[in-house]
Amino acid sequence: MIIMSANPDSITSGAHERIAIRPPVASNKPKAAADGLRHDWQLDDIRALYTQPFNDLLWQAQQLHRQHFDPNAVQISTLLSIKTGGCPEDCKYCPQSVHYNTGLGREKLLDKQHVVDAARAARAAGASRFCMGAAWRQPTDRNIDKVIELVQAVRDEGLETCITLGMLKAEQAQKLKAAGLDYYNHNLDSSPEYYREVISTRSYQERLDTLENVRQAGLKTCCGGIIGMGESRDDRLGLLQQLANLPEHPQSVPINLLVQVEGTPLHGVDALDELEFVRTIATARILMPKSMVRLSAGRENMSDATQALCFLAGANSIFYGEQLLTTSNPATQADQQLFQRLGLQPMA
Ligand code: SAM
Ligand code: DTB
Ligand code: SF4
Repeated sequence: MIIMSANPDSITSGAHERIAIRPPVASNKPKAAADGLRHDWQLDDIRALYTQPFNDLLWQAQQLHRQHFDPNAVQISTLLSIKTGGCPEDCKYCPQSVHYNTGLGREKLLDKQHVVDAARAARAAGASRFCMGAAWRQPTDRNIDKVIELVQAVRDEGLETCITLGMLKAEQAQKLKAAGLDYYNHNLDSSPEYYREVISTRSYQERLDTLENVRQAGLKTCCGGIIGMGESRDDRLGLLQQLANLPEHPQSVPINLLVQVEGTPLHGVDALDELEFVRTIATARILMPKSMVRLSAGRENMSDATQALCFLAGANSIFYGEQLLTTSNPATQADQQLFQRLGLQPMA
């Protein structure tokens, strides 16, 4: 269960210094871009949405959700860690960083048969997308060639493919696109200000640059973040602002609730008020009305009622299967029962 936060600082405006990373265009009037969507969200606009009465926020989000999606269909993705542990980065939330002792070993890249077996099982269980994650800062060109073989094998099983390998060069993104990859996952993780408290080995701008390479290659983008890391409410708004003001809204927006892992510096941080999580989902839905918003890591610590509120707020994708990358996810039977109780259907 998620515990109500005792610390009001974790849900009110933070005192972090605001720094500008590619600041959004200042404007009083909402402007629609060529895609008909807004990319010029100001923090005050987002704050006004996020802080309105909960029922009004959910009503607004649900109305928009129904304009663009079947409200009872949820896209199902399954994750597999294809290269676990030993990562040189220092992300304070991550059990796979070499900087922290979480008891996780360093493994080699999985072989093709292992991946094909996992993809087959995911498809049989109802997944439509298979996401593979590697604990790399950035892949070498040799790594890319090996991952391409895995992507092609997963495609042959009739699944959409998504991979997350760390920073990507333009040519690597192009090569992955040519090989048939559908999505690349690369998260912004938090607001630019709070990001600096969480990761020192990779800059926010480097993340934006990778996202640019991915978009330019014509790959679909999966990009979101983690909340419940001790950030302020303004940091949550700042993350949403960065996501919504990208040149294209990411096609998938994973919102992760921090999975606290012993040995990582963020283990023991105050738990987030679960209604703040629901507000974050609803605001993401309003800002990025045509994107898939994924209720991602952290579901194991959420009640069924909170998850139901997330679906009402516009979440329409989940990670399904008993394992995320290195931590656990709800049992498949529990998810099947939840879908049945809520009348939800897997999205084709
Ligand atoms: N190493 C690559 C990278 O970071 O770009 C890809 C794998 S990394 C594990 C993918 C994402 O998982 C991270 O960006 C982060 O958002 C999420 N993640 C990692 N540890 C998490 C945790 N303990 N709780 C919630 N999300 C987490
Ligand atoms: C994302 O945003 N969440 C997933 C996926 N993209 C790669 C990863 C969640 C990882 C949770 C911690 C773990 O299992 O290691
Ligand atoms: Fe490495 Fe990715 Fe974990 Fe950061 S989140 S430590 S980059 S595996």
